[in-house]
Amino acid sequence: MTVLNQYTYEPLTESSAITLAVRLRLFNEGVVLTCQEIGDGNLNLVFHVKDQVNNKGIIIKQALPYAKVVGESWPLTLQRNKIESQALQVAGKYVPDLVPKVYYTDEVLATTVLEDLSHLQIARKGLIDGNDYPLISEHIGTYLAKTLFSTSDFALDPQKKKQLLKDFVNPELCKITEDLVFTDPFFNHETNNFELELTPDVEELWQNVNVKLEAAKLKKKFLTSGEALLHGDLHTGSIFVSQDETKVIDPEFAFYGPIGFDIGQFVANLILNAISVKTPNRETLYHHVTNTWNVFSETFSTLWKHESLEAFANIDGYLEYSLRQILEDTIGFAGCEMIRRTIGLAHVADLDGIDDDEERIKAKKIAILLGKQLITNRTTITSINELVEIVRSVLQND
Ligand code: SR1
Ligand code: MG
Repeated sequence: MTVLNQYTYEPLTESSAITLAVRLRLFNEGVVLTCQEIGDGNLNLVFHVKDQVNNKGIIIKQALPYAKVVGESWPLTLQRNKIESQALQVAGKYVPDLVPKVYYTDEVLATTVLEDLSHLQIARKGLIDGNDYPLISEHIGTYLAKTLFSTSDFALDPQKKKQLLKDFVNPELCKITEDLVFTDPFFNHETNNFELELTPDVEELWQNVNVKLEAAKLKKKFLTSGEALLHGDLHTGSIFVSQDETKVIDPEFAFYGPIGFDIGQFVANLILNAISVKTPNRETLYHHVTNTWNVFSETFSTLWKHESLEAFANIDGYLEYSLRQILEDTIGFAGCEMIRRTIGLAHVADLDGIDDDEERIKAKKIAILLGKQLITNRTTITSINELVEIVRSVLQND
């Protein structure tokens, strides 16, 4: 069996991941274990260790000291694995059914051992394949309301909240978002990546002072507004699903930020999928956009009424004001996410996977156009239904 040093970091291999599983006594003694590296994200190694005979498995996730998507030239803190493990444990307090169980965390190896979710599908892949997950919006709306409300000043004693905020200071991962979501796509920056045919649309964006001013305001909010403990990277690749289960994974970008950011990222990725699919499937995705917001706002309101510690919670209009602000931020952040997933460094398979060149370019032009509209019109869009109507009217000519 491969030897694994306990005191220094080293990237795991399929063989040393088995050594770790055995050392942690996570399986019955003597069973034969298999292991496969299954990570397809931008940053980490992910191993699936399995006892095939007893059909029992675990996931071992390890941070690499650099961003896998770029290579060793982009060093990245190993600390993110601890943040991810802690964020999963915080979420586990409020939504135990919607996150994987954490079995073990090793700070030296930057490794977390998690519940095996291999019976589920990554939502992005399933949606691209045309599947529907009828409960996804109810589950994610609930996840958002419970995690975001429960870690905010509305639910926590401000001293406790500040302690939590300290535990989740995550500057390196936040910088990735500050650069890749809120800055680089709006300028002629080397990290950007787009087809030649999009040049006129991208150049218009770079010269559009109105869009840039509104993007600057959203960036400032992301930088300065520590409202709740966010997941920080809640796209459809961070969600495992089936017809009746949903599990949110990968909160390594967790930090105290604006509530609308998590909601906006999820909504944006649903809209990007809607842009990429054939017309009949779009209605289901529109339903999920609306339902995510409706479940979020209803659950958030119930928690507010029954559990808020805030002295002003019962003042008429305060809840409505807060939800209005969150909706506005959700729409604006969704616009930024749509633009960066189209022309920035890290794309989405929903759009990149459209084989036909003409269709793909058309879809990406729509994503840029809608992204700009959401950023600039977020203060005048009065409801989630109005947002969906905007998406519908742009897509119905498609
Ligand atoms: C260098 S990391 C690129 C992207 O992958 C992650 O999932 C985040 O979305 C990040 O922005
Ligand atoms: Mg991730």
